[in-house]
Amino acid sequence: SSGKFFVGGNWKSNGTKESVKKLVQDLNFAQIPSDIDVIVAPTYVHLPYVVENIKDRFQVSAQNCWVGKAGAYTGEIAPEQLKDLDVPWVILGHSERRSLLKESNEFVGDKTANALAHGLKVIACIGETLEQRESGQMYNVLEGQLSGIADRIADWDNVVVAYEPVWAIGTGKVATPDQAQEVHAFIRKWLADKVSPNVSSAIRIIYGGSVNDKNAAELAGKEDVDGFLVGGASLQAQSFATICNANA
Ligand code: G2H
Repeated sequence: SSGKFFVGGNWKSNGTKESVKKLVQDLNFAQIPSDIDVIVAPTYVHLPYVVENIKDRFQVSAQNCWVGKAGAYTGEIAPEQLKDLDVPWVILGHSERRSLLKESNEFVGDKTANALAHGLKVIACIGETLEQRESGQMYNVLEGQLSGIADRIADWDNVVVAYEPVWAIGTGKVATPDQAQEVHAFIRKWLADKVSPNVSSAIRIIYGGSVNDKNAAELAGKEDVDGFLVGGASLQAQSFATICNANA
């Protein structure tokens, strides 16, 4: 595996003032190993509270950002506004946005380039649907998603790639460790061939899709699994902490 183990908690569109306060309090008491990167991604409206109240041990991420500068883009949040709030990370290309909001590979690539240009670090998500997997389109789909990014950025130092098979997201149907390893190895090889051997060996490729406190350790044991992006199980501090300890 590559780099520091990386665990992200994607809170998605969950939370109230009360529940976020409780989760932050619980996380502040949780036992998290010191040698890994841990990121939490609350909704935009909860970002300022979390930045101000969570321990420095955690880094904070947005779940999306605008493709350009701040300005006349009603409803959007631009990278410089995240930087201004001391939010260092952003998740881009999550499958929920690709499918529900029709974000294309090109648009996700443009947003990645824009976020990096403004000094944000990016968790770039890719993944195939069940139909694409079963019809033999999986590698084509993943290549298209990777190319959308690779065609638009030169420097991958501040990028983490999250492989999230759509059929495993929020379904309780986690990829087997072998399935995850197979795709992670494919991504690493693609990066070696199309970007550079250095990027391929340094980049962290994390897995997302129904990761929980029970299945994390076995997945973490796979050679090319460098961490996780966790949805449902990140809303509970104890489960999230257990996942953070999965690489022990
Ligand atoms: C995949 C994942 C987090 P969950 O979307 O990004 O969510 O763990 O709930 O499947």
